[in-house]
Amino acid sequence: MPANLSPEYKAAEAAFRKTRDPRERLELLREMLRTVPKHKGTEHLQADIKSRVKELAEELEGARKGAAHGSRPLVIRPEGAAQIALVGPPNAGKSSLHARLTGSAAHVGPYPFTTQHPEAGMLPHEDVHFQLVDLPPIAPEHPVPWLVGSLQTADAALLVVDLAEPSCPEQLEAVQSLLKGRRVTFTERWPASAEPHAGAESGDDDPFALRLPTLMVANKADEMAEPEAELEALRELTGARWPALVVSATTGRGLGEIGPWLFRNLGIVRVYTKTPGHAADRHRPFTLRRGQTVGDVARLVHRDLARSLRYARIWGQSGFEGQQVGHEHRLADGDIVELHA
Ligand SMILES: Nc1nc2c(ncn2[C@@H]2O[C@H](COP(=O)(O)OP(=O)(O)OP(=O)(O)O)[C@@H](O)[C@H]2O)c(=O)[nH]1
Ligand SMILES: [Mg+2]
Repeated sequence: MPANLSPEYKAAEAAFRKTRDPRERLELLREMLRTVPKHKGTEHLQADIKSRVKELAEELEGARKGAAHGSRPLVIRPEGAAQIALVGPPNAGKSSLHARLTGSAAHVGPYPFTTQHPEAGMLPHEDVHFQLVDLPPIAPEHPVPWLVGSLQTADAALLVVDLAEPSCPEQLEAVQSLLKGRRVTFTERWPASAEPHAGAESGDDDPFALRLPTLMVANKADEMAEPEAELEALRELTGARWPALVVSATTGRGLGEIGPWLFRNLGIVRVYTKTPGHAADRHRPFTLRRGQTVGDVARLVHRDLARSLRYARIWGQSGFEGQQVGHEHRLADGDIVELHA
């Protein structure tokens, strides 16, 4: 990390690391470029930021200009409680899982390299949704230049592997090494098992290093007598340390576990807001992460509300019934919050 970075630059970089929204990220990248001190020691960083600006701007436009991609954007704007990328080697069943879990019409083919575009769909869990993004495969013989760009908005990854595929260990190795070259790592650390606010995060020094919390999804369990044993063998062979679920997109086995698993391990906290004198809106929770506060809810309701908020009353696990709390009060799943501006 170059020395002598200005406070303005540092603030822009910190904000960039925090947000997963592609448009905000682009704005913040431009801000970083504007505020980065222009001298020899930051030449690398300047070049890096410039190429990120160019990449992201192009991806957001999609192919308004590139005929190759039709008119689809290559970066999917996050929606729902979290954005989860479906990644992995070719033909492992990413699109089949996407179709089953979200009801999408993701294109499935009995051959590798079927998926060409990102495809978004929503996986419901109780009263929230996770946005699953189906992606093209990651493989050395068929590089997809924009794929790493579209991972930048994800909160986590489902790493789909085909347990029945003999070359699975090599494929897994190739996926990791390709991504490593682009500064993306799959980590077994999930927010709920780490300090508050952990999650998809940038590395300590490198603002463009991305560590995605990863759940391995061992698919095609229906093709094996003992899929758990196969999974263990794969783990031993590759040293894979991600948590894993054994599933089958064909029979549906294990698919019901994915939503609850994500909910628990992302540390999702649902909050229901109410206005004084009225019942809480029990239909549409605001979703936060463990460790987030009353101030964060106010910001979600309205940007200005965070500033004008005087206090809140809460009902639920994080305090006693009707307790009056301030901005910094941390909320618990299921809390009802009445905001007083
Ligand atoms: N037996 C079995 N076959 C499956 C399962 N899931 C997917 N398949 C088959 O595997 C093949 C590939 O499925 P896709 O969903 O297209 O795989 P993909 O990972 O999206 O493939 P790419 O987009 O090329 O990376 C298809 O023939 C599917 O029918 C499963 O759980 N069991
Ligand atoms: Mg596919």
